[in-house]
Amino acid sequence: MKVYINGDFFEKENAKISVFDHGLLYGDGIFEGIRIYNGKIFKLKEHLERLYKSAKAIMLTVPLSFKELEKAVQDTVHINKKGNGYIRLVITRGNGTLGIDPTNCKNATVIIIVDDIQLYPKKHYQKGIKIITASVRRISPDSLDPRIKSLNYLNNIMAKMEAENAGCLEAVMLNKEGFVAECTGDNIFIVKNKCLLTPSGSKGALDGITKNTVMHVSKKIGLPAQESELTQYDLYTADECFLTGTGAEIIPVIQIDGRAIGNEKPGPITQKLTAEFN
Ligand code: PXG
Repeated sequence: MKVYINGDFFEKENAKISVFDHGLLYGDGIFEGIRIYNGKIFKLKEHLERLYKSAKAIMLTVPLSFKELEKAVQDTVHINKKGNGYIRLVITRGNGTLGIDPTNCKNATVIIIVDDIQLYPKKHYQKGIKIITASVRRISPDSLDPRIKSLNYLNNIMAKMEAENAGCLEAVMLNKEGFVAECTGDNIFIVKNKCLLTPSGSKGALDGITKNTVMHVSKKIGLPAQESELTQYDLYTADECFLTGTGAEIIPVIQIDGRAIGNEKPGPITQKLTAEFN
C-alpha cells in the first residue's frame, strides 16, 4: 500500500506525520471518505466540493487547486491498483507549536490513503440493524456546524460508545432542540406514507453524498423524497427506516429504542432503493 503525503508516496509503515501536526494535537482538520467501485471513484467531484466548503468554513487553505487535488486522488488510486475500495482524504492544519493558534501552522498536511472498508458485517444488510437514541446530543451548528466534515469526531464517538454499550451497532443523535439530526457516521431516512423523509443540514445532519444520491434515485423511481423535521415519534411510527453513508452504503434499520419498525424486516422501499443505488 502506498500512502500520499504532501506530494510524495510512502509505504504504509513509513507513512508518518509529525506529533506537532495540529490535526493530531487539536483535531484541527477536515476529511472525506470516498468509495471506489469498479475502478471508478464514486462522486469524486461532490466529495471535493464538500471538502473545499469545509476548508472555507474553518479558514484552512488547501495547498492544492481543485484540479491538482483531484489528480492526486486519482494518482493514489492508480498507484495502489485499487478496483474497489475506500479513499480517506485528510487535510490537517499542519505542523505548528504547542498552542491552539492555527496561525502557527504555515503549511497544511495533505494525506490520501487508499484501503478497504467494511463498516458492518454483510448479514446486517439482509436482516437490518437495531439502533438506539444516544443521550449525548449532536453538536449544535452554533458551536461547530455538523456540515463541516472535521477531524473532531468525539461527539459522534461518545454516541457510538452508547450504542455499543446497549448492544447496538449505531445510535441516532438528536440536536439541541430534540429533533433528529443523524447517526454517528450515517444520515438517517424514514419512509412514511410512501414518502422518503430525512433531516436537513440545519437540523444537524452532514450534507451526505450518499443521502443526496439516494434522494435523487428515489425521485427517479417516482418516490417523493424531501428534507423534513423529524422527532423520535416520527422514527418510532415510521413504515421503514434506513441509514446512508459512504462506509455503510444503505443499511436497513428494523428496531429503534426497542420499537419495531414496520414488521421488523427491511421494507420493500428500502430494498427497491438499495437495488437502484447498487
Ligand atoms: N454523517 C456523518 C457524521 C458522517 O460521518 C455521513 C453522515 C454520511 O455522509 P456520506 O457523504 O459519506 O454519505 C458520514 C460519513 C467510518 C466512515 O470510517 C464514516 C463515514 C463515511 C465513511 C467511513 O466510520 N461517515
